[in-house]
Amino acid sequence: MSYPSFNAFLDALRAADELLTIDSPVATELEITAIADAQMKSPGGGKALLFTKPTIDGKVSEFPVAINTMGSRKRMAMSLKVDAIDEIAEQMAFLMKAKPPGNLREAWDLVRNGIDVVHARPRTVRSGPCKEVIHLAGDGFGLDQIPVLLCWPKDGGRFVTLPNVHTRDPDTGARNIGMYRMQVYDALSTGMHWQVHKVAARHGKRYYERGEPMPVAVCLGGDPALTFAATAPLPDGLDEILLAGFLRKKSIDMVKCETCDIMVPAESDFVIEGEVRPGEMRAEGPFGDHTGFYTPVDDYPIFHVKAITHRKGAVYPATIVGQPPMEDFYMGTASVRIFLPIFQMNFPEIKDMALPAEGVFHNLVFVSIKKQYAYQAYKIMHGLWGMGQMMFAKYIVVVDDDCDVHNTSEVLFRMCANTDPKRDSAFVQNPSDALDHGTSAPNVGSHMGIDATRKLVGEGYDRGWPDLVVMAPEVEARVADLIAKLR
Ligand SMILES: Cc1cc2nc3c(=O)[nH]c(=O)nc-3n(C[C@H](O)[C@H](O)[C@H](O)COP(=O)(O)O)c2cc1C
Ligand SMILES: [Mn+2]
Repeated sequence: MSYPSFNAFLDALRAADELLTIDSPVATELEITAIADAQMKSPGGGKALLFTKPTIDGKVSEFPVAINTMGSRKRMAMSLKVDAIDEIAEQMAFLMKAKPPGNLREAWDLVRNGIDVVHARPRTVRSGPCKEVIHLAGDGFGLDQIPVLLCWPKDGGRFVTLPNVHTRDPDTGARNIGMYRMQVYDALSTGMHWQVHKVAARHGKRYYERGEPMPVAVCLGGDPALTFAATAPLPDGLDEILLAGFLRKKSIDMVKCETCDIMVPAESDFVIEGEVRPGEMRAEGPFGDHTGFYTPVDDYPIFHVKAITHRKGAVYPATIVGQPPMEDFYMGTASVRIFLPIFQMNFPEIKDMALPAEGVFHNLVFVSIKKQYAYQAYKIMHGLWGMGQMMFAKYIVVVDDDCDVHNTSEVLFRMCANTDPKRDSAFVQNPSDALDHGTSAPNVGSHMGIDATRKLVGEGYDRGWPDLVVMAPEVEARVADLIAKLR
């Protein structure tokens, strides 16, 4: 169920005709973005791309660049070695049913214990492929030799876009892996864009309070399950390595860094080791972001590189963000699908949930429910606004369970038809995504919930709710053959 290397994943994509290889030189400055964006905007997410001769300031790089490797339903499923992400969601639901948890904390504990079920606890190893080449800071090798993309014309520099950033809670030793972009300042330093609500930012704050430098290791490549796990919205304290082990059903070999005692996946393509120093900040950005707009310059911590180790034949994995749809839509959709059974543990009335591409993750959430009592749609909105990164949801639209939330036009039809805007909306104050430029102040804003369900007694509507226009099933069955023939 696992890939021994990122290259093995690329081989699988190639065999499935999901990978296009570009052997002519292409510039890491803007050109790779332009080509990748065209794939990401084509129906279903286009193909993954492997650039074998990316150029850095005109010089061909030693390392190829792979991009859009998860950017379709099929490739996202392939990255986790399943035919469809639904299979993993079913395993998750099975875990939840095997020993139904009483609350959300217990639900996450079950996922943690599920790791034991599949014998996927990480293993410590003494060395591994990521140590095939070892460069210590000062030996002449640096980030300037890795084909990091300059993504968009007005970006403040080159950005590492698919980094798995490993940090530790200095108090408990708990590991966290998050995906936080890194602006390359020079060969041996970058920005570290962990936003204020993210786990590594909390770890950093504790190091600063203790006045200690914070060891950080950034891994690139390896089994794509690791990259997916770094983006997954796990609660603080739940180890992404355990999630990745659960997903790939195989222990992950972990090896110690050269310059600190952080443990990293031995099969990574690159490991960039270093530290963040208390209180040290630097201007980061602008960056053409998920929102489709440039996020403005803001101060973020600086990451000082102490060593870079890599595989022989390492491939540099990248993505781009920008106007939707982009590759990350498929990653986000997989997350929602996989964690839906956990949402349903807390809210059994939830049937399905979708974060449409236009909403770029949190801006727009569609949720369908089996409604039984008045104001239940509001309970769901408030519940979601209180759950992890769902706190950022700017608009939540709740529909009945007979509406397909993955069909945006169906949801808009319900929303327009079923609401009296004033009666059926709720506004709340909540934390907002750090990237949201629409709010008047950073990190906070108003959020709107729309109840597009049919109204029940007690919801201020007594005109008698009309029936939806649908054909009688027996008639549909009678003419089904003819309908198919006419298609
Ligand atoms: C391609 C991509 C880029 C991302 N860039 C950032 C970023 O720069 N900063 C950030 O805080 N979150 C970023 N995220 C979102 C986080 O990875 C995500 O919220 C993750 O769950 C955070 O993990 P944590 O809860 O362990 O902090 C990005 C996600 C993706 C898919
Ligand atoms: Mn986390």
